Amino acid sequence: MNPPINEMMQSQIQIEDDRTGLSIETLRRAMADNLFYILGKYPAIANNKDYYMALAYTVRDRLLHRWLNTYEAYMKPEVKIVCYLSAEFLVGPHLANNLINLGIYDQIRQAVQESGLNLQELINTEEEPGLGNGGLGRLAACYMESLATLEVPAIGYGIRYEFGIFDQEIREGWQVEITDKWLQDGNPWEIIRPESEVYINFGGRTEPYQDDQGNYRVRWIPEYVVKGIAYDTPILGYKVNTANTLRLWKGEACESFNFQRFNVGDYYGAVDTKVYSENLTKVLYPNDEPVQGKELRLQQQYFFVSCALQDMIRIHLTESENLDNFGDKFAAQLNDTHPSIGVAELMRLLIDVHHYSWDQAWDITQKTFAYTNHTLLPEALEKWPLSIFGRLLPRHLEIIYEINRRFLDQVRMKYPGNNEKLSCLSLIDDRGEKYIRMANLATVGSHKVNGVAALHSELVKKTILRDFYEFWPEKFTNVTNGVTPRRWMVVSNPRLSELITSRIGDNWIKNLDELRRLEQFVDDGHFRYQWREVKWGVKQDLANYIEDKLGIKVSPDTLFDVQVKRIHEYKRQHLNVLQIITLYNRIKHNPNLDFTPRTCIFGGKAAPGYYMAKLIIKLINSVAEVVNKDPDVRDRLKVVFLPDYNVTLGQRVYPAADLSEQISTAGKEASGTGNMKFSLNGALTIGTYDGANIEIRQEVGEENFFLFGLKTEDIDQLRAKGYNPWDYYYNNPELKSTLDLISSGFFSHGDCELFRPLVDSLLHSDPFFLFADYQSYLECQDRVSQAYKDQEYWTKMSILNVARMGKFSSDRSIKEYCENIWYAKPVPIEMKDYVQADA
Ligand code: CJB
Repeated sequence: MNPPINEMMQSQIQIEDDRTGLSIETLRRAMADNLFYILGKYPAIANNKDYYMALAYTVRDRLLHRWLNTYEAYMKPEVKIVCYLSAEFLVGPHLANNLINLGIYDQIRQAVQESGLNLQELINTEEEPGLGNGGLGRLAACYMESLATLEVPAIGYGIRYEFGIFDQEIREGWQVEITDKWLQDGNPWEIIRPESEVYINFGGRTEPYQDDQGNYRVRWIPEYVVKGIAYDTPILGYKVNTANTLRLWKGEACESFNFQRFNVGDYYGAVDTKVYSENLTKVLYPNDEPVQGKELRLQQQYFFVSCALQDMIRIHLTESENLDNFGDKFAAQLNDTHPSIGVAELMRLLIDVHHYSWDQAWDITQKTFAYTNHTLLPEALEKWPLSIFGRLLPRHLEIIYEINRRFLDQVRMKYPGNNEKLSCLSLIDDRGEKYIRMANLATVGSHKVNGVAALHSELVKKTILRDFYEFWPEKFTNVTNGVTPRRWMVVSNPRLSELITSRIGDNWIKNLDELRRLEQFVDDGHFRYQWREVKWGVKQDLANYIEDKLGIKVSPDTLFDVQVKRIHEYKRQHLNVLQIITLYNRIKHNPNLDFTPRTCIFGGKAAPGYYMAKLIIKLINSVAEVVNKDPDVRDRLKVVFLPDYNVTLGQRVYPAADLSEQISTAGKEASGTGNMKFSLNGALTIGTYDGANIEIRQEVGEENFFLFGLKTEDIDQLRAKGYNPWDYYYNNPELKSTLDLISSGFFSHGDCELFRPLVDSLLHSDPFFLFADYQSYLECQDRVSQAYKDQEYWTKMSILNVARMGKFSSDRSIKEYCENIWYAKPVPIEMKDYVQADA
């Protein structure tokens, strides 16, 4: 960020009325102007994409005053800024959200309509920035929105990937990955800030030296340097003046052209560094729960974290003389361990560059950072081979050794002679090949560590960070995740939102606990009727979309049973499939069975290298192919796999669901946030005792939640006594015939081999306990089917779900972070008119 806008300049900034005015006529004219002057098009040759761009610029103009005022306010030294450090921000499309948050949706709709266009069509042409994989990236986006709505100063720091998460196509039932060229048509929401460039070192060696005062110091002589360029996107709060910044970094070469090499005829070599440097931020790693060890990934992490910290230091030094109060100016949140190299980097910047002593630097570092853990899956716990790490970041390796040395001295003091403790707590894993343990680094370098749901935070303390919890119990806390009701209700489900507002006013949008007031209407038959009408309408919209995209006809009169999320064995999409095949078998055995018609909808991407997840997608599509065309089924059961599930599609799907599938193996899903989006849109949950499901059930009431399956401790016991999936297979005839049908090649045109790896994995080990939960799941689904038959009763449960979901607003989560972790306060933004200021 820059110093406050120069007073001299302020008087010269001319802002035409066309850039701020909100009358329909002005908005129309502004759009036409932007089409002509920015896009170089006139109406006869413009398409919807052009109009979308023209409209986006029109809206951007109308938020710039807020953005610049916010920017300026944050420069004041007494203002504390939350810096959310995240390798992923899955923000979703901006246009509709910005219209809602600016409070200009209706004016724009009318202006667009009077220009002979349709607002929804323009909104639908927006290419979403897929700069995240799933829950973790989307959480970062919800948190940015809530921070702005609560007027808390914040900057989101991350990577401007040129290619985000791949687009998914389904060909012959298999996932095919297509490059996501999201920037191809330009991005009207970002502003490049070339003046904020920073330089990032990699490789090389370190060297001790004595400075002029005779102090011992270390300098890093890098092998190469990459330039970081900032791209800013405004994140608006809902109906407030605050517009925070999402600052994403792109890697560039310091010199993009090497004349020396060019002059000796090495034409390709002349651009080598440019190509190399730009590769750094080329593509997002498409793993939801990441796999180890890719050097480029470590380069990406260090790159954006160093860019962020250097940027924060620059901001601080514009108004302060030194960095003594850095930890009062900034709270830096580590979104999982991906940015945890920040602990060593801040130490390096403070000691090597700004010449703080170790102790001072360490105090500032611990005060600044806090760490959120998002997973217990052992394969997702980041660790870097010392060999890669030391080659890329030699100075950081030295610093980490020193952090470790001092920390282990403290440990020795507390547990004399206990080598086991030392080995567990050490930042270095030296049993075999040596690794740096990033979760340990993040924990030691932070003043707070939190999990993302009550159960998860307890498990963090009991399992992966048990010894740290014993050492520093006061460091550990919980902040249950939340989602923003602006995007996940107002933007995505306008019909439900209007119905709610018609009864309780619109304060719920900012204070989600007010939804409680809906409880008084559950016994109002007319209200329930309206509620059903709304749901039916959005289901019809989704049905049209499905027919349009996939040619499958589904009826909104059936129960829409939905599971959308990344495809992962622990999330157990295949348990859902086993259930569907069982229902199919029942129909085949008894064609006149009394059956609650269901449409089973799936969506989600598999990591490209995750074979089993890709096979699950193939299985879903194969089952769909058979079931959907079997005349015996008589349209009572349909299976749909929606390709390319992303935020945009989520906005269509959550509002249309009757039933939300949250069926992970207990103890595996840290929180889940899709579960919250469904329930807020009136779906009932069928779920295990896992993640935030537990808290959702507690809030909405046991009687309004379909719980099934083993709890974490049951699973531990089962594992301890020896889990044998064959027992379940032989003792449960429905399960056996379901598995046998898959194995027989029934869903694979006679190919008995296709699904063998999946079936074998279940029969031989079943690491996620599908068989153990199968019976309980089926019985629970039977209860769902029964309940759905009584539409009045179902509607009551649906209303109560929405009414009692207030806790799961990301506003509540952010307030907890502010109070217990960041010690940050709202700073309302006063609007100053840069045009009139000196006039
Ligand atoms: N999560 O999306 C990811 N990626 C990871 O690498 C680790 C965890 C998810 O984070 C969400 C936000 O906290 C959680 O709701 C979800 O359970 C977890 O899997």
